[in-house]
Amino acid sequence: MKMKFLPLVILTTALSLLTAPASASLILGTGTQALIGGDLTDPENDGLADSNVNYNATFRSSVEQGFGGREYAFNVFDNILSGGNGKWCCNGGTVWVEADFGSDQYILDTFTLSSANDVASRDSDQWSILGSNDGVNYTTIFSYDVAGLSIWGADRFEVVQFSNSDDYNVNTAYSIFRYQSTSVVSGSAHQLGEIEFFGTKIPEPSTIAIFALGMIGLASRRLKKKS
Ligand SMILES: [Ca+2]
Ligand SMILES: [Ca+2]
Ligand SMILES: [Ca+2]
Repeated sequence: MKMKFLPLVILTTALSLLTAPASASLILGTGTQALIGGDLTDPENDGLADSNVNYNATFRSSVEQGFGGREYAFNVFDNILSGGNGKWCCNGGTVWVEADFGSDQYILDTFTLSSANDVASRDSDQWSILGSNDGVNYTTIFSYDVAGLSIWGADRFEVVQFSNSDDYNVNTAYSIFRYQSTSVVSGSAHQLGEIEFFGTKIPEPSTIAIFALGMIGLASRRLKKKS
């Protein structure tokens, strides 16, 4: 390559990087084994498949609350990709499900969304991940809106990962994370297999530990002075 062309090549490369699609979502694979596992709602991965036991969050949904008995909403947190009680189906329209971590606040580093087993027309084509600290005011962290096209291919039980700074940018910590769908590819039935949330707790535990050690040190010095 002649040197005089080099700046042009660098400029072209820089421009193509700037105009590259913003989304860098990643297909992790298909099926339960493709889930990352141990997400914030169940770090130990020991939540019961069909009842609200051993989970680390309070769950709420607009419809179909529950982990078992039917294709209820909380099945998106049961660590399983399967038909029946492993998925949420089929109320359409605007539907949401959320995980509330109480006094624990996290910056959402990564999340995964997985398709369920029914026809792909039931996949959402317009959805958002929202964050909140009071259950009243919600901020959009990530939103997807492509009419007639979901994030998943024809493969069912497909796990897709979205990451902070690649697919979205968030610096605010939230205690509640909500998935909300407002449209599906076609028809009126909505389905979803699984959601995983991963985040950094704020303030980080190490910061609290250092602060606590500092306070103990200060207290012991004061005690020594008194004696
Ligand atoms: Ca657990
Ligand atoms: Ca279940
Ligand atoms: Ca599930």
